[in-house]
Amino acid sequence: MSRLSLLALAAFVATPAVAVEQNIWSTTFETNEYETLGPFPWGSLGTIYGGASFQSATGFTGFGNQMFRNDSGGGTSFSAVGLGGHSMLHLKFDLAFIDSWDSINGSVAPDILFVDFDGHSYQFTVNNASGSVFDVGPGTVISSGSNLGYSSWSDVIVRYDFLFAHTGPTFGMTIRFGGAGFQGGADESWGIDNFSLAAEPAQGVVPEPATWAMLIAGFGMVGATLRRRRPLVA
Ligand SMILES: [Ca+2]
Ligand SMILES: [Ca+2]
Repeated sequence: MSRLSLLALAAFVATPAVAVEQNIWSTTFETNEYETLGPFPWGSLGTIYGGASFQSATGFTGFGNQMFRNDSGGGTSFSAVGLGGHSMLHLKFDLAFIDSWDSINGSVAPDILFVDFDGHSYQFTVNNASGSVFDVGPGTVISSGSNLGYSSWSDVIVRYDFLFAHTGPTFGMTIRFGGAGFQGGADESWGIDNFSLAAEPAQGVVPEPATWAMLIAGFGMVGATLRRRRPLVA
């Protein structure tokens, strides 16, 4: 084997196996809450609306036509049962804090959005109307000042992206508005859009056929390059 081939082989061997993330469940709520399912194996998926419903989201381009909006104090839940073997979960979603949120120290306050999923528990608050505390945890603000159109207050939209160790067969997340200052309705509400849950298959899983094809093609190309070069150096 030539030195070049050895170097190429070493590069392949030294490259850590990249876990290929597979979609479990994703939705933009444009048609329903189960738009794209699999290929990662699952047994059953569930949603509890808890007062949420499909409502217009045209006031913010990134949400398309519809989102899931909840203006009640009910908990909205997403669950997946019977997941195949995996080592990590990748959970992504956008949250809209809609209308006159009063932070934890405004009036009427506190307004708190409770977000809980396997082993993680968060309390978020924003101050669209009053108060001084703005805390969206690890989220990234992707819009402030836009108006989804439920009252004249502008809204804040925050993107969340959680990649975390997870091996059990069950996933569950609940989002619920709470706090003594919660006024609901057209006063304060929240929405979710661009939800996706993906898994990294457990280690030791045989790579996808496409991955093998790519590796084999890679070796083939190294060989072909050497064959073409040989006459030039002869
Ligand atoms: Ca949408
Ligand atoms: Ca309030």
